[in-house]
Amino acid sequence: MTAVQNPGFDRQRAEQEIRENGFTIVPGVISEEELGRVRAAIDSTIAKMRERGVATHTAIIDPNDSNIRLYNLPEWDPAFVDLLRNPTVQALVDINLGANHILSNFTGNIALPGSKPMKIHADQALVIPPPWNSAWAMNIIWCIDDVYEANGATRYVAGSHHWKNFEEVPADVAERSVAFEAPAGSVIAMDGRVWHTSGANVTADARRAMLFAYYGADFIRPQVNWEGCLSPATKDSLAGERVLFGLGPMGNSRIGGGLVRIDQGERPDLGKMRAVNAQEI
Ligand SMILES: O=C(O)CCC(=O)C(=O)O
Repeated sequence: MTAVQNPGFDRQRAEQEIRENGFTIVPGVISEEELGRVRAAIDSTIAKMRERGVATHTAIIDPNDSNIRLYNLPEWDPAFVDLLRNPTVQALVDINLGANHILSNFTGNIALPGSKPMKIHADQALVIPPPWNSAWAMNIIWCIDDVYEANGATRYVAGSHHWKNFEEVPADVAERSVAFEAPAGSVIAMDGRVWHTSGANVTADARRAMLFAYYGADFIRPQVNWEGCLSPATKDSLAGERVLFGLGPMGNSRIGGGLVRIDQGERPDLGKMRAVNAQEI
C-alpha cells in the first residue's frame, strides 16, 4: 500500500476541528484500489475466523448477529498493518497524543442490514477513571464503505469530549447522538472522550464496514496485550511498528515519552513530558 500523505490533508484545520468538535473527517485517505485490498482482507478474515471457530458475534456488545466483530486485525492480514503506516493517520494521532502513543486495540465492526446500536460509551472512559481532563486516547475510524445514517454509521454526541465525569453525561445521551457521514476511504479521527455508539443499519442491502484503530498515551495500559495477541510470524513481519505495539521485554520502557536513563545522570523533563502527553483543552 502506498504511504503518501493525502494531498488534501490540512493538519491545522484538523487540529482545530478536533479541539472544537472532538473529531475531524479526512476524505480520500486510501484509494479505491487500496479499499479493494482492505475489503478482501475483511472478507478473508471473516472466513478464517469462522473456519477456526472464532466467534464473529459478540453477544455482550451487539443486540444481534447482524454485527460482525473482528478482533486482533493485525494478526489476520498485513493489509491492516499497512493502514497503521499511513502518514495522514500518523499525523492525526500525533495531534492528540504526540509522538508517545501506543496502539491500544484494532478491531472491525461490519454492520449488516438489521444490525442495531450497541451501548453508548466513550473509549477513554472505558480505560481511564474520571476526571477526563486531557485527551489521552484517540480513535482512528476507517470508513471502508460509504457511511451514513441509514446504514448504521457510528453516531457521536457533539461536545461530549468536554464532559469530565459520569455526572456530566445526560440521561438522554443516546438520543442526542447524530450519525457521521463520510465516503468510503475516509478516516474519522475522534478524541477518545467523545461519546458514541454504532447506528442501526435499516437498509435492505448496504453493508457498513468500519475499522477502529484505538490509540492511547503510552503510559496507559493498552486494551489488548499485543505480546499475547500476535503470533511470532506477525511480530517478525513488523518493522518500526514494534514500538507502536509495545512489543518486547522493554516494550514499556518508553513510558512518559523518552525517559532518559537515570544511571546516566540525567533526569527526565517532567514538564515537557506532560506537555506532549497531556494536552489540556
Ligand atoms: O461500530 C461502530 O459504529 C462503533 C463501534 C464502537 O464504538 C466500539 O466497538 O466500541
